[in-house]
Amino acid sequence: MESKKEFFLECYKLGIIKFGRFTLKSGIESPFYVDLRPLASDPKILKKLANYLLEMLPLDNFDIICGVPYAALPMATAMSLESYIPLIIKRKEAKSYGTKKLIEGIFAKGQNCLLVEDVITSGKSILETIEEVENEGIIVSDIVVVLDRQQGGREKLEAKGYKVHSLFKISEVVKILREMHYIDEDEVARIRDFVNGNQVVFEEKKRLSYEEKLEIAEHSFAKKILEIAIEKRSNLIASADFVTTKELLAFADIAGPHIVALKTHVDILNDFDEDETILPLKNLAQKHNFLLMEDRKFADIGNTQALQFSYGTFEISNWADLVTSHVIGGSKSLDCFVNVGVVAILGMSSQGALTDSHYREEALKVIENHPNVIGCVAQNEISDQLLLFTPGVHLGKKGDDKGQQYHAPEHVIRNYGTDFIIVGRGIYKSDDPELEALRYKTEGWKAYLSCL
Ligand code: 5BU
Repeated sequence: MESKKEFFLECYKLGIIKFGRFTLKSGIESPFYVDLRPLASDPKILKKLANYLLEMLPLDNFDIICGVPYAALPMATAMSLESYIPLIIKRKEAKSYGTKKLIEGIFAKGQNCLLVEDVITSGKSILETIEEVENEGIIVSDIVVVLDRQQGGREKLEAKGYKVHSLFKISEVVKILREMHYIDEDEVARIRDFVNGNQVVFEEKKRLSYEEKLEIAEHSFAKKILEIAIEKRSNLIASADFVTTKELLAFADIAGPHIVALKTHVDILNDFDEDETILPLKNLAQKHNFLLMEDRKFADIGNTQALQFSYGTFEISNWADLVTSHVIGGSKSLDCFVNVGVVAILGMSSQGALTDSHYREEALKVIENHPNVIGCVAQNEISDQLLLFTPGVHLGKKGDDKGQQYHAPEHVIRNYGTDFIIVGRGIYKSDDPELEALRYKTEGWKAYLSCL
């Protein structure tokens, strides 16, 4: 079998732990959120998980297995299938009719039962289950949990004489994720504080208003986009990923009144033509007062980027107000982008993107103080000096089948301090793109105002 660390990372990719700021059921704010239910949706992982859990246990001791409802039910079932130890089911509430039994299945008094739980925090829900199982005359000696949040649950159960086995502890998990640069030092410190029972201080950093950002902005296109935002009361950039000029222009005309910029991928157009595509697009940009942002994602040496920027079919330098660029070629590779605002790509929204915190820290050093850079594309907070553009925004969906990951406008604006949300299919694939553009504009602006 792979190492426990590799297995954890496989599980982590299913989105079982999220970092940020979460309000728990108790009202307490937590720097992380755990939900192991996705593990049950991947049969291979669930099977492996069952075997990892079984490996830790003195299996001869157990006559039956029982999961704490609901999250641990599939885990307990999988363990039963892998070990041939029979399963019993504990209901959350007793049936109001029929047998009114709380424990279902075949069991006998005096049998020893292994309890399975997904996460142990205070131990409260496990103790409730233990009590109900023991009321049936069943003996509980061992509890196996997938993740120990290390918040006193284990100690509480051990003080009552139960043995607790855990596959992962939050401290181990945090160490692995830090090593992998999935989380930064601040997050590690906040989690440590939280786990130690100290109140976690989430910096109540007030975000700067667009007016305040305008005062410190130096680049002409940074000023321009901020001025448009203030004037139109919008922080929405529509991504117009069309393959025909006709669709692109029709969309630009209806979304135009609601957006600060239209983001294009002109290389996906079947019929790109400077006169037919760019001239009318520029007219629409003028008519509705928005900028043109070409999402070219340059990623080469300076000389090649200079050629790609000004030559070829698209002659981007002739018409784009903003361009996106990777910074993998180093700071000097960005020198060629004159008379345009560079939006540097620090973090990508897609699943498994290699832009981890180490990459982002290094990328930030590349763009720091570069006069051509007005901001970044990222999925996390950045400095006030830079404008933050966040794609991967959708009001209804969590992602697509090609790895895109979505968050709501409110989430990115509140948690990352996003200045401009970038929305593609959420608008142009909707039944009424004009109405939807207005909805995203309204949502984005409302979220911004609520963070001031
Ligand atoms: P969507 O339809 O809202 O998923 O489109 C998002 C757009 O933003 C699309 O044009 C992408 O190329 C672009 N994008 C992104 O989604 N995520 C990123 O990290 C970067 C760009 Br960089």
